[in-house]
Amino acid sequence: MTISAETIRAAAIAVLVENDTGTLIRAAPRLYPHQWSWDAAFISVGLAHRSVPRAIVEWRTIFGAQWTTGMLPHIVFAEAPDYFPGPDVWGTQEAVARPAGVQTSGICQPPVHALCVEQVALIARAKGGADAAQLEEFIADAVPRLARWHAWLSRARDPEGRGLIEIHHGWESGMDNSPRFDSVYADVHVREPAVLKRTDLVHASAAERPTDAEYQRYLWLIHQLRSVAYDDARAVEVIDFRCGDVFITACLAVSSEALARLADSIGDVQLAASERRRAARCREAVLASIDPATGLCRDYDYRAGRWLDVSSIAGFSLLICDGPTDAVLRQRALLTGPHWMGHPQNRHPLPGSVSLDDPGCQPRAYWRGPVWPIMNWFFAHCALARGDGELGAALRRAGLDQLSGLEFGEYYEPCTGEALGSHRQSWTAMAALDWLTAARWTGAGG
Ligand code: 9WN
Repeated sequence: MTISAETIRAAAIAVLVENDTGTLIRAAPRLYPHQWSWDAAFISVGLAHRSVPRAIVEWRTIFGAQWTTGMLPHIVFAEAPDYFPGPDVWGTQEAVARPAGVQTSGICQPPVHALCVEQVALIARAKGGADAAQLEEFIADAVPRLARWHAWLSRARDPEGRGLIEIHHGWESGMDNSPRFDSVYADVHVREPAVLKRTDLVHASAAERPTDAEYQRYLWLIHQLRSVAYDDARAVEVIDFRCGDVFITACLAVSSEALARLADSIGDVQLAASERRRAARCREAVLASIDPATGLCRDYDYRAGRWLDVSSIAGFSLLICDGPTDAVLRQRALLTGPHWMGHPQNRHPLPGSVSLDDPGCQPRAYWRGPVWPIMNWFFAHCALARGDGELGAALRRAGLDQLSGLEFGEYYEPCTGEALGSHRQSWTAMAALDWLTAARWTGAGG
């Protein structure tokens, strides 16, 4: 690293400060002027390093938008008209389960929330004093909310107990246009094309964003969900997209373990036990998804009734949630090997969203090839949690090198290291800030 850690750290803090509206952190200054659910969860970890009370405010905004069903919506809208699709397109005021006094989208995102609340708790408890006291009050409120969120995911998105958590929109995966979903989207037939107001293309290059054809399908799925007023039971009857998402299932496994530990910390042994059972079910489903031929995890198309044999970063979901040693080591060898982190053309030894060796890889196109810093952070965090300090440190080291240009890109071109998509992206800044601050990485206090 030619630039000092302190310079990166200060620049990362500046991004979070700049994107702060007071009650929520914009995911990015212009491209994403609202609060995104899994962004905000990750970002809260960075906020806690600076101010535990501010991290708690972020969580109050997340939880203040929780639907009565338990769902945490993927966007909480701020007062910012410049985003498409905005509240008028979502029309969630027609939903019985909507939250009061706040506008939200009508779908969810990966459940990394409990995992992040636990990190905030660890930071606050280490700080002690007023921070720790405020934290304990917050945890007592957060634990039942997280429990309702997890219960909703199992109830509404795995009603038949098949194991994989089902999504109804590619946006729910957090990896919107990943080739993971190409065949699922091929069965989404747009009956009434929408008028597209692509505000995203004002702030990012079209070559780095989804196409209009993809957006038409995104909008059509919103239309279908809106036609049943976002009712969970009716949604499965009308929606053209029903995919068992292995990455989300792995996220739920690690988050359920985290929630179990949080529940233990406040003496709720019953909840702790049921979250551990949820974690075990999710982990089993992730394991069962593995293609014996490739060793990678797979999504499942519930409408078509078939496994999706697409290689992407989500294939490494077992490295998120852990599992039997042989299967974990096989994925680890693949991830660090020449098709992924060890690819000879890589600017930094980091995994792309799709392998550079995949014929369909598009190194500038969003989730179809670029390297996502938040994925590096997440995989590094989970590696460390699994006891794989070597992989965690390798991802951290290369991840920090990647961010030393200080653009804090949303994603990066794998071969050139160019920052793509939005710059000054909040969760990218969080990754740098946590890597340079948290005791588990630095071995220091705080
Ligand atoms: C749609 C905010 C979000 C991330 C997603 C990422 C992208 C939105 C968009 O930005 O999605 O939700 O408009 O492209 O794919 O993971 O949460 O950073």
